[in-house]
Amino acid sequence: MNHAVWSFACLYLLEALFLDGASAGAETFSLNGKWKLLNSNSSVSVSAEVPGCVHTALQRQGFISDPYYRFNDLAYRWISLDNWTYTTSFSVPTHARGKGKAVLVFEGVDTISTVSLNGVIIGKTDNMFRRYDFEVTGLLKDQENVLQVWIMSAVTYASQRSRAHTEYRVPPDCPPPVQKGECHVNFIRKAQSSFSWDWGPSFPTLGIWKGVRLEVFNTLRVLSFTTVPKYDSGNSSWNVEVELFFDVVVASKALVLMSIPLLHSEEFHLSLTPGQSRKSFVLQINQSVSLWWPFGHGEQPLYELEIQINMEGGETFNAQRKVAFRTVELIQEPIPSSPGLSFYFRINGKPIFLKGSNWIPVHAFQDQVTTDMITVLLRSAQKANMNALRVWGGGVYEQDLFYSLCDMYGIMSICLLFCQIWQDFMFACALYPTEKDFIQTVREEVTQQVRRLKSHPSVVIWSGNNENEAAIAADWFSISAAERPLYVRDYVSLYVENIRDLVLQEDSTRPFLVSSPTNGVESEKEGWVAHDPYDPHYGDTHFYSYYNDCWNWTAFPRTRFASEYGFQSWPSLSTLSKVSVSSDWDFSSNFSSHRQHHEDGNQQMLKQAELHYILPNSSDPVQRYRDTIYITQVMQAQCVKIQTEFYRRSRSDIIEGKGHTMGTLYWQLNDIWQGPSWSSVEFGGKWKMLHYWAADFYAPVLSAGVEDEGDLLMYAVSDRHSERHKVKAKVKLYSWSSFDAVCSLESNVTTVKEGGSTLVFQHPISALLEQCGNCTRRSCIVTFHLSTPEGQMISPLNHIFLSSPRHAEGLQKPDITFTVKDAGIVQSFVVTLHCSFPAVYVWLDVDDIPGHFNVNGFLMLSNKSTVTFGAWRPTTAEEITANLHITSLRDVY
Ligand code: BMA
Repeated sequence: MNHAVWSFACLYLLEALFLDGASAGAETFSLNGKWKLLNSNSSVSVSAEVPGCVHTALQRQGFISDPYYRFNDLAYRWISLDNWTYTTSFSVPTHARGKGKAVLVFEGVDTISTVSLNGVIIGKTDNMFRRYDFEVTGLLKDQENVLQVWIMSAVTYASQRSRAHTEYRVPPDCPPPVQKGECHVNFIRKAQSSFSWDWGPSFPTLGIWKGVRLEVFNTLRVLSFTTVPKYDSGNSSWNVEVELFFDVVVASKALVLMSIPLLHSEEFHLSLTPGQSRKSFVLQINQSVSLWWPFGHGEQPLYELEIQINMEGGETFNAQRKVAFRTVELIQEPIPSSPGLSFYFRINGKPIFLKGSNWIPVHAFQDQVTTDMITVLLRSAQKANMNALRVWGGGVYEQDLFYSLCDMYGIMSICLLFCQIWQDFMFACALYPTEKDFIQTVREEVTQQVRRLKSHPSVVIWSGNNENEAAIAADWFSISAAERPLYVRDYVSLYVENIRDLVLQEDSTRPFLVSSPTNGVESEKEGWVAHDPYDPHYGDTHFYSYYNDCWNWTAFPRTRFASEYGFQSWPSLSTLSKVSVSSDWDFSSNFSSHRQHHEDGNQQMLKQAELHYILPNSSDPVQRYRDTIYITQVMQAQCVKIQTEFYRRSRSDIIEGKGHTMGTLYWQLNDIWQGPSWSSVEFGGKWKMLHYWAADFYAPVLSAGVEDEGDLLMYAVSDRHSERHKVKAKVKLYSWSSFDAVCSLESNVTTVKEGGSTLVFQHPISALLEQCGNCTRRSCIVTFHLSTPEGQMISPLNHIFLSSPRHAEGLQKPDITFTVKDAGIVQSFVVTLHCSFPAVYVWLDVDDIPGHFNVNGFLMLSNKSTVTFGAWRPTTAEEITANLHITSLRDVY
């Protein structure tokens, strides 16, 4: 999908922010481009792009078709079970061969490889998250240097390593059969989801997934540099810690000039001895600086830090980096009248409620991830009023672009991306070995990743793993009591004594959490594996419950921080049709069960939907399939809305000792392929109903309604720090059979807490219905919003059902008709809808035309509504008209 139209302006600005991968001081020869690729018995020989992977190469060369198509994940399993050799040849000019040192730099190899140059083995790789530098001084020829990378099947390697681990097992052995995946992924440092996950296929990729280059130099090369602003509370001033990493051949001296224009400039003397060396400098800023704030809380000023290194011998190196000033603390302290400890982020001294979701790998073939795909997802997150994303530990550390976009200063409205990143280390849902070489490669991975990412202000926390504390505590893998200490010891060794220690050495400016979910400092007290890491009185929680009625908000844990929760849905037919044929378009087809990687997932969706909706029953099978997709999206949006609103209104409450919820990251933002999952954005960028709804339930000022013991309550939830709002709630009741409100009520004016949740309306439902005359729970719906005392609307319009829509009385087929007009603004279209009766969950779907509506999945309580569609590529009103499908709840049965 081409989103170039609107991402172009943003990218143009970003270009200037990036240093290319090459090390300053070295002459560089890129070895990216076309290589030769051969399987183990030479029966497959194709050309392959580097960076890239075997699957992509085979597909591009027409050797295989789309691996995502239908059942191809199974058909192409052989690719990952074979071993593959990448070969290239290159020449090096004589002057370059004469230089003091030559290094081959591999930014990323996936995963187990042996690398040789001109027949000499120069190194091995065992970790896709590391960069490898192999020295090749003296090995280069003038003509025809042959570079070969032999890559072993990750599946074979993982199984060999697991077999070699004879003393005790390191579970899980294999994923559940429903995932159709490979075994022992915990034995290899590779994206853990690449062996399959409950939302994704098994494609244990092999390849050279990042760039390769030759670097030659005489004196030294600058490997990398980091910049970390630190607040000195004693002096109430900022320091910027700058670190430079060198690879030195000849002892040398230099003068280093560092400057942040308008803030500070300083010179430092540098003396370097041969070998790898790390030099630290501190820039003391004696002026006031503008602080960086997360989205919705202020500006994101980025300062430019410039470095010039003037070598004694006359050479000079320059580099720039964006610097932002902000502090982040994770506050875990006692709360009055609540056992346990708080758990919230304080940015620049202010408590910030984190609103967002979880980020998984954008593609099974990472080489196919484009700038556009990342931009579309981040932009979509921000459009949904998210200010935080968790880069989940079963995938990959994202590419630089991702973090730069998250930091970024909103120079143009099109580039306003500035979220907070919760960065997991890449370990998930498993126990891990702790052999020396495993620990060693993890240590290198962690050091490299922290150095790569710590200069980004958007990263606000490091977290050791996903659910591995819980896996031991809740005994997911049936470990005997006698053996448990062994596993706890391994856990502490890996995440505490190695990862945590390294992170704290490398970066003292951010909190480190050992796991998610965890009880934080309470887990630490209990020896790092708490008795119950899901305890809502401490830390963060993950909570899933598929069969219980999600409308029953009292069943949700009133947690301090909800870092995972969610419900599955199916993506749209236009997304699925790219990988399926019409005979697959049935909920009970082989395709539907093949694509579902979560045990009973399809059943769970329908059962949950059936609690409140009549399931689709069209006699046309394709229509029924479309409608079933629709109903799963309705269910998902409604469930996540109810749960999120519960968490947001729990921000100020302490009830039965629980509450002060300060974060909601629903599971999950994006998809890795076209299949059912918890995502709110489909593979390809199309928004599900949930994503449209997130913009409302994550609005900075929210009116959240709830029924509690027969009363209708309305809360005003405000994320704002500064203003105290005076608000009133405006409430209306509508009957399903008429466009005129049955009655309207208004609350008294209430002062709403800044950064808090305030009850603004409370009324017994029976009295309300009586007062309104013509309403019953089944025949009416309640709408509400917040307004200023003068009547200006300040929260999105919200609504609450008084009974399940499946029992709605008077709800009729609305007969929605529409017209589409060009809005006269670039790629913007106005859709005017007419209906004969009120309609609920009104859903507009334009198939493959990329873009999104300003609202969708809405309640239509007037006979005419207008909606706008912003397209991401040139289109016309005619094309939209021809592709637009409109569905409302009453249309599906
Ligand atoms: C949590 C996540 C993922 C998973 C999701 C849905 O366990 O950390 O592992 O995909 O739930 O099951």
